[in-house]
Amino acid sequence: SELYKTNVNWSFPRTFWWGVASAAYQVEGAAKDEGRGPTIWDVLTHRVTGFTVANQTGDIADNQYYLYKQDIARIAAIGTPAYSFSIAWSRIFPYGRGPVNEQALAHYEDLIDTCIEYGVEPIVTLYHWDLPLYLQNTYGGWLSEEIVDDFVEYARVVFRRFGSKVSKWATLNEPSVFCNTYPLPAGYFKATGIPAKQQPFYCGQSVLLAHARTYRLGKQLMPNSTIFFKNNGGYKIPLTNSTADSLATQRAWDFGEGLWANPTFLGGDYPASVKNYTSTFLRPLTAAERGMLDGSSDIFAHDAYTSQFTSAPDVGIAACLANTSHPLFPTCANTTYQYPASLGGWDIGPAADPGSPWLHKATDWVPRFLHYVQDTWKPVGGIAVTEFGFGEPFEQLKTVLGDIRSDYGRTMYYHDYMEAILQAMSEGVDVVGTLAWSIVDNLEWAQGYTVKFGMQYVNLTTQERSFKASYFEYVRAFQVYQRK
Ligand code: PNW
Repeated sequence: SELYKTNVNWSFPRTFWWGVASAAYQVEGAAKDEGRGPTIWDVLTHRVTGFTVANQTGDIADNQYYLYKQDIARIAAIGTPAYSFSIAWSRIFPYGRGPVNEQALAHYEDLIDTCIEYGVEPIVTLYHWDLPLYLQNTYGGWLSEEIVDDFVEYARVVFRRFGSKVSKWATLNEPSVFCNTYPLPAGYFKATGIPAKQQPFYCGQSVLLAHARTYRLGKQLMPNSTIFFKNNGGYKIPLTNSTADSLATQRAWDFGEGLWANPTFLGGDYPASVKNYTSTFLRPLTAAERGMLDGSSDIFAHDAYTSQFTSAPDVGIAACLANTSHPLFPTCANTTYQYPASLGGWDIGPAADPGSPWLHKATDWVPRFLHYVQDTWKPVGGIAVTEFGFGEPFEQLKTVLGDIRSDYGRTMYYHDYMEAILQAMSEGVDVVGTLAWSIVDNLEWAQGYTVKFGMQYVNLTTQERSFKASYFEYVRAFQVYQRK
């Protein structure tokens, strides 16, 4: 892009996507309404005691299935130009395959039309973890390649129906989370014949093939659309300048981002370290599959919440790699947010809610991350930060005290993050948009409603919404820096 050459004024171009995000199971509620079929998350929340904090479920959540008109009106009123949400596969196909539920299509059509009426661009994710239960029970969900056909048929119905109204599409959200163990199995159940440490790679291969076929179909049906893979991660900083730490850091990139981004941006195949590890059990991608994968994401879409220091395991990389039951195997990379006391003992940045121990405010590292992505994967269409946010510490306490709008930590997070993006853009990184997580407090998966990421508070008894300070800051950052 020519963008950076003109970004000397530190401003967001008019084409910048700027919005807020959510996902179906976390906000919709209406879990049994209008023909929705059950998903793995209904089972995890209802049948696995203690899976979520206080066994909280998404049965009602923010009731957005019914309150979407007011939610869209509110974000339009405060000046948000885009809303990124996910469609529930189990509403469109209650069994994941088979009969289509017209009521659900009509529902999402009205949601999309409402966005357009209010001047809010709809950005749609096809899959945000809520797998139709039938597919889990029939063939093990993402562990089986059988899912690819079913996913593509689901995408076909959705693209055909909404392709003239929606032009930005994420296929799948964060497979490095839902193919792994956070929050203990987010994507599938572990009880299968496949060893636990191999499962993420079977899941990943199905995900990549489903993505690539969906991308090709989508571009055929909607040639002017922007379709992308959506993953998560952050900058990985070697803890020390030792060779062992830099090798561990490279492995963390390979198994974190590269596993997905190399196939989609760098020729269709996995990084060498990933291929090496999986060669004993995973079938290699065929030449046709690699061809279909290569170039299958129009932008590099990343949920870049935080960054980490990375180091070799205490036993050393070689010993870790030799021991398949080592807890860090096969990545064999440790991550931390603090330098050890012997190295000064400082934190990468303020910690978020202890319920999200993976998240610290590491906004200083955002420009480095964006440079790294651009230099490594060279995305032709630029980079979008498709989720970023902060679980405000003590927000529960603030709720008790009635101080619900004073989310100082999150406010500083958005302030510093937006300026970090401007800095990266002024240095030549082609950033095309930001989508803040989240539009409202919602079901934070295993944490239930105890960890809050919303820029709006939700009173879960009355369903009343209130803007928090952070939302005003996010609006301000954009309005101040939007190109005139
Ligand atoms: C994302 N990590 O999950 C999800 O897409 C959202 O549904 C979720 O509510 C939000 O972030 C906040 O948690 C992530 O370990 C989970 O780096 C874990 C990580 C990143 C994102």
